[in-house]
Amino acid sequence: MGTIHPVSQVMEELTAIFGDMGFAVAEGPQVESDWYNFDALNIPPEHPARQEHDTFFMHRAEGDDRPPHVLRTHTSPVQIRAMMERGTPLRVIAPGRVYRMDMDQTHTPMFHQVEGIAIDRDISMANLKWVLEEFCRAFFEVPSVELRFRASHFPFTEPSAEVDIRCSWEGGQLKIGEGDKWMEILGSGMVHPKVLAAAGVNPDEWQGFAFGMGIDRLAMLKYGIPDLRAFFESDLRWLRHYGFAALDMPDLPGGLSR
Ligand code: 2U9
Repeated sequence: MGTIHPVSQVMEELTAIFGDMGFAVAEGPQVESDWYNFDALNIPPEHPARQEHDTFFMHRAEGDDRPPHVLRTHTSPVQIRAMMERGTPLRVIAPGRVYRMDMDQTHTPMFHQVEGIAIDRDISMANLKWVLEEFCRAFFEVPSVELRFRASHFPFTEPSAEVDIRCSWEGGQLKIGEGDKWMEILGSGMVHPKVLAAAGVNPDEWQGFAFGMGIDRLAMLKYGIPDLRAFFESDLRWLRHYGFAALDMPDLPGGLSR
C-alpha cells in the first residue's frame, strides 16, 4: 500500500487553509525565462541576489536567440504570471518545486516553497499579519500563536519583514505558541511598486502583500522529521513511517492531520 509523502500532505494542508481565506492555487513552469525569475521581481542583471540564488542555467546552443532560461529559484514568477493573466484584485498561493545549487545538511538542490500574494485597493501590513497568524495557528493546530516581525530586505518587497514564531524546545520536542524561544519561519512584505508595474498592475491604484516559506521545512517542524535529505531518497521504510494514509484528504472541518 502506498502512502502520501509529507510534502504532498503539507501542500494539501496549505491549500485547505489558504483556500478558506479566499486564496486560489496557481501553478507555472519550472523552467523560466530570466525575465520572470529575476527582472520582473526587481532583481536586475548585476544584482547580487542573482548569484546568491545559486541559479541553475539551462544550456544554450550557440546562435540560440531565445532569452536565457533558468530552473526557477523561487515560485515568485508564478505570481507575476497570475497578476498578468488574472489581473486585480488577486489572492493566490503558489506552491511548488524550486531549484538552487546548494547541498548540505539543511539544503537540497530541489526543494519546495509556497508563496502567497494578495492585491487589492486597500491592503496593508495589518492584513498580512492577520493572514500569517491565522495560517500558523491553523497549520500547527494550536489555539494561538505569537509572531514577531523583524525588518529585513528583499528586492521584491518594501518594506520587508522576516517572521519568527514563539516556541519552546524541551527535551528535543518542539512546541509552537508557547515558551521563550523564537524560530524564523517565513519572509514577507508589501509588494514593491516596481514589481506591480512589471506585471501590468498600476501601483498608484493597487497594493498588496506577499510572503514565502519552505514547505519541506514546515513538514519537518510539524511532523518531527529530522533529516531533510531523506525526503527525496524514496526509501520505502521512511515513506511508510512518515507517509500519510491515501484517500484521507486534509480539510478544515475534519482536521488537517489525522
Ligand atoms: C511577487 C512579489 C513578492 C515573496 C516573498 C519571501 C519574502 C521569502 C523565503 C522564505 C524561505 C524563500 O523558502 S525560502 O527560502 N521567501 O522570504 N518571499 S517575500 O514575495 C513576492 C513574491 C511574488 C510577485
